[in-house]
Amino acid sequence: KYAFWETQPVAQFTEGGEGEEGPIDAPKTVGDVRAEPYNLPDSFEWCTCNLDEEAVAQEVYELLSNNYVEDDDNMFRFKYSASFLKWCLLCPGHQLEWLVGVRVKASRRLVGFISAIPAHVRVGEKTMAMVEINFLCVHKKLRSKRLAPLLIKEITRRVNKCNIWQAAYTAGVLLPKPVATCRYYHRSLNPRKLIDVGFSRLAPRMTMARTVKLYKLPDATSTQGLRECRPDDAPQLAELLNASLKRYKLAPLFSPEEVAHWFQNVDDVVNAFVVESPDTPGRLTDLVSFYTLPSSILGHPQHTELKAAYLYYTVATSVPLRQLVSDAMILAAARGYDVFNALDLMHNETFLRDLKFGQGDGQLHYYLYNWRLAGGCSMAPQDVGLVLM
Ligand code: YNC
Ligand code: MG
Repeated sequence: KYAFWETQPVAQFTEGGEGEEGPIDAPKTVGDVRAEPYNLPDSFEWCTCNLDEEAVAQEVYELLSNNYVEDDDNMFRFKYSASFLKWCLLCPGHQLEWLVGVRVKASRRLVGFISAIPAHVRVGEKTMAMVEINFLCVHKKLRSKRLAPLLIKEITRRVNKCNIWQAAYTAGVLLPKPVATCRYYHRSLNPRKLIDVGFSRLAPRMTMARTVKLYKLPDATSTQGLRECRPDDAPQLAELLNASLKRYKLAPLFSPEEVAHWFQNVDDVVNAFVVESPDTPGRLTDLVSFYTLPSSILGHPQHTELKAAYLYYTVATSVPLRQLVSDAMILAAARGYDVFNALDLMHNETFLRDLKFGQGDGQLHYYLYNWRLAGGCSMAPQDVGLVLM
């Protein structure tokens, strides 16, 4: 059934509870790794996508805007901006050779892409240097030609060459074998537009006017000491965030340098807010952050883009998480976002209902490459402390 994935070091659906926690492949060294790129069909060639070059960033942006993930009904398609892709992929420790493209030899046209970024990820007790894989994409005209397995094998080779043997990734499709399965929840900020474009529907016995009122948010945030995160917050914020992430079975570990990168304020890319204690100036107690991922609205006469905020990492110690997320929604609504999204992972269950989030359709599966959980088990969404873009 999974001709490719059955050959890969991933937990299989068929295995029982016999496996021990740890790597699936026998240990290898960098010298064991194939030196040459995998062979592509004759008309294609590999390339490295240097996103520092504006023209290349634009090519990746266009490939993804036209060919990346759509919802089941093909009404919306993710539209990661070029500046988002640069933020996401040119992170501390990034390797340009891990931004793998496939081009048509004759035209030089970019038709395939996959990325890896470095991260320290803890699974249970064990923290490992891993990569996070994202943005796997093959042009619509070249689907079902087994190019995806080649992209996956080639990025694995390039990552293994750097002595990294594990990866984390998420996908909406079911593959062998999820370590966790989460669901998206959506909170309307602009219900009229969401209903207009078919993202949501008017509830039975509700009018548009009552719906708009139901989702109306206050103009001002409520948390004392909430302010935009700054670069000089990074050392203290790294401690606060890493301590909070200890609660989960699957979570990243951030260096101060990574915190400074991932928790910035860049318009239409990422926003991060901290609470500085009103009693003890300089002491940070809380964090709330979200990233921006618009979707193209396919085939609508008026609207072309849905502006969505996705809840990123949070830490709540001085106020309820619900209050921090509510403030983030207020800030997002003021910045013109149409919808605020969150997964049911970490402690998010504690606010979804109160803050009027509704369950989305479709699931987000979390996967690990070359790592088996004890007994081939999976974990609950509440055990997941890792957010990928
Ligand atoms: C997927 N999303 O099952 P089997 S998520 C992984 N992730 O293999 P072909 C996928 N595998 O069943 P197409 C996958 N989707 O024979 C399909 N597959 O074992 C498997 N869509 O390949 C599939 N982006 O080339 C099958 O299919 C094999 O032409 C079929 O290409 C697939 O980024 C795709 O959804 C997804 O652009 C590229 O449909 C294409 O259809 C497409 O014949 C729209 O492929 C965009 C989209 C995926 C978003 C994501 C995470 C990717 C993770 C990849 C795995 C990483 C492993 C770790 C590597 C590093 C290791 C180290 C160290
Ligand atoms: Mg293909």
